[in-house]
Amino acid sequence: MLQGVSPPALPRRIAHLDMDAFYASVELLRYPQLKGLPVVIGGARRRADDALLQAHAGLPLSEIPVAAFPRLKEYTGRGVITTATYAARAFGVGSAMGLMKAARLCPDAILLPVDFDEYRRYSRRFKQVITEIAPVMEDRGVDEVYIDFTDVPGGQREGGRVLARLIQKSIFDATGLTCSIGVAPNKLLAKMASEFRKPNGIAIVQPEDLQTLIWPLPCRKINGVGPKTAARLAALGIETIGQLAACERAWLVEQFGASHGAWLFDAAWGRDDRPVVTESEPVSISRETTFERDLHAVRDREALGAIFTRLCEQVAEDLVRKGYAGRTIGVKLRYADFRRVTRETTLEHATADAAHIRRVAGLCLKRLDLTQRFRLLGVRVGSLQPLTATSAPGAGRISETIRPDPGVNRSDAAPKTEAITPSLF
Ligand code: DCP
Ligand code: MG
Repeated sequence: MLQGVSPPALPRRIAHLDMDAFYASVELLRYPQLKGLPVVIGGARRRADDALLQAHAGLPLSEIPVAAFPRLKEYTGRGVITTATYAARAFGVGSAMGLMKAARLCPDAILLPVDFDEYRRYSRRFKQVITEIAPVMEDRGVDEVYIDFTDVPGGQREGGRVLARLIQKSIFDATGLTCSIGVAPNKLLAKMASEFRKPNGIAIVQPEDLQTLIWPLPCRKINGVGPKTAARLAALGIETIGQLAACERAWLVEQFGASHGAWLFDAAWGRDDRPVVTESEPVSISRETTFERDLHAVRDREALGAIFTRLCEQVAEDLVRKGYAGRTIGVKLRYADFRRVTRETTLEHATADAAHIRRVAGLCLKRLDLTQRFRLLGVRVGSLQPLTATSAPGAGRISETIRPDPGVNRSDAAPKTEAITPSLF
């Protein structure tokens, strides 16, 4: 080999990994006696679940008899399914379906409440397993990631299957959970491929597979083609990705505009050169909590005030620990019917001060409809920048000594009394 000439770059191999029936699978780790049965996860924590745990107090969770679990048909109320085990999906039950409708389809399915904290713990754990094997990983949410296989040992063997198998096994050994992986020349194709062999499967897509594996799929399978675009395409007689690929690029640009039209054309031809972006600077820092029962702004004023204060303190602690201050302060509510609303405000100067965050977040909350009960409250600080002396006054607990923030425009500065007994919102 010539001196100074680097070896030819390996072909890109990008994996998309998605956990199987994620929330439900985590619940089955607690209750292995439910394996193979139709189980759905959703709704708020209910009396039935508490009664179940109380009636079997002292018994390991794995020994609670199957017959004792609450059934879907006993559920009355609103609420939607977050996910369902594959056994339940056989009845046509799935994510985002109302619980009452699901109860008609599969009345005997077991219904368990959501436990986001537990899912987040498992999410962190499986992602850690991955980065120990393949460090270039892009976090795409609680149960999915992209992984750059290109330069990782085993990442090219059998198109990536060897490394995919190792990752599947390592995740299973560490967590008891299964996942499905698609490996392809890019993210776009990998995302489609991870669905091909669900659950617990691996699918390999090579450039030459475009015509056979990708083109027969409906356009909706392209990540980024939502219901609206799919409907417009269908109205133009385009149902499959192959039909989309057969369109003239210029015609698509005419129909969908320069960037969207060109993107649709490239996607249909399996072209995508987006890199796998590893965890870099956080965009925002947030904390949220789901209540044991839905709370009301007036009737549960005291409890909510305390929760809200604590969330702001936690966000401030996170900011300081990670070395950031932020200019955008926002709140999120999820109402009892699962509708999600957010409000945010941008400050002139960044802050990491708990009391300041609390005050601004409180003003954001006032802009929301607080007459309805809600199930979740979240506080977020965005537009982050490195923490400096001016942006880091009293992060941490909101307590007796609250100084007005030196780095913040004065009109926002806190009157001292406000933070001592924080008024609700
Ligand atoms: N989720 C949710 N509401 C939805 C869809 C999903 O709360 N409408 C949650 C529950 C899922 C998790 O996100 O467990 C991951 O979503 P997926 O779409 O990956 O679904 P699953 O992992 O449950 O199933 P699959 O095996 O199809 O990936
Ligand atoms: Mg999943």
